[in-house]
Amino acid sequence: MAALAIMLTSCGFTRGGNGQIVFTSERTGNWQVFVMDADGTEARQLTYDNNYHWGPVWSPDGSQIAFTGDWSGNREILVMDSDGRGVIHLVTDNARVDEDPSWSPDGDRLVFSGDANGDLEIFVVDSDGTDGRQLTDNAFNEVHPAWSPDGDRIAFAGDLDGDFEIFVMDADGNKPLQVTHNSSIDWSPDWSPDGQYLTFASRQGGSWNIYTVGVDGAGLVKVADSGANEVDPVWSPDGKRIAFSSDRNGGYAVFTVTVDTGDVVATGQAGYPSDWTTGG
Ligand SMILES: [Ca+2]
Ligand SMILES: [Ca+2]
Ligand SMILES: [Ca+2]
Ligand SMILES: [Ca+2]
Repeated sequence: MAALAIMLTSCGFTRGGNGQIVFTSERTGNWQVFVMDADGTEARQLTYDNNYHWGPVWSPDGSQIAFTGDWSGNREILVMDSDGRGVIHLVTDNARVDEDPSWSPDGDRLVFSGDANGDLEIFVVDSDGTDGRQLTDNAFNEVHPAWSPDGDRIAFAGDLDGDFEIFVMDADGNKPLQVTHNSSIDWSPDWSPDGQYLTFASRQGGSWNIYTVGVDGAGLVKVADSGANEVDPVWSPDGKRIAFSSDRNGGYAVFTVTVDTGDVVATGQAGYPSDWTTGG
């Protein structure tokens, strides 16, 4: 992690002292990619074309952003330069659904979810679109893959028991381990920077809430629950906070919660966060 932190800092893509959050908002009419400082200031729009954009995530060196786009009618994985100058590359280009990319920590590969024979599987591909491989092969749906900080494992949500649970498997697709066990939908896992915990959204008790849990399934903690919905958690690079989207004040907007105290702060920005990058 030390080497990674040095690399991120040296690339100079940080602004505010608490880092930057990339998020998606339809405030301008369709789903576009935006970036802001973690306190909600300095928001700026990065995409302007009329296609669907979702789930943007920075490459580990900060130079690129991968996201789900819908140029083709069946969703593709796309990569653009993070300066927002509009240079977009297709990583997938096929007739199936491809969505929800996550970078390997070395920046060479992307893991994502795609349909195969009627249900969703986890795939990996080099970020230039070559050497694609299917990691899972079963009759259930595997969604929202997230590569671990050490590169060895991939977390995802899967519906093997009818509702969705959080799973962790080796990065080659072997040894899937079930992390959550409940009758509610568990969704969109994201790793703590030290790789010891996962945060995820779960629809327990009638509304969506944000939880953290040890990668081995121990120590489940509910960290954000207003009675309204809390979804799409992403961990801060210092491990102290989690950004999420909530409709507690009306439309869905980005909030942050301090993991240890449960203190919630509104950023004032409408939308859904998908990545939080370093910045001191
Ligand atoms: Ca496709
Ligand atoms: Ca499957
Ligand atoms: Ca469940
Ligand atoms: Ca809630």
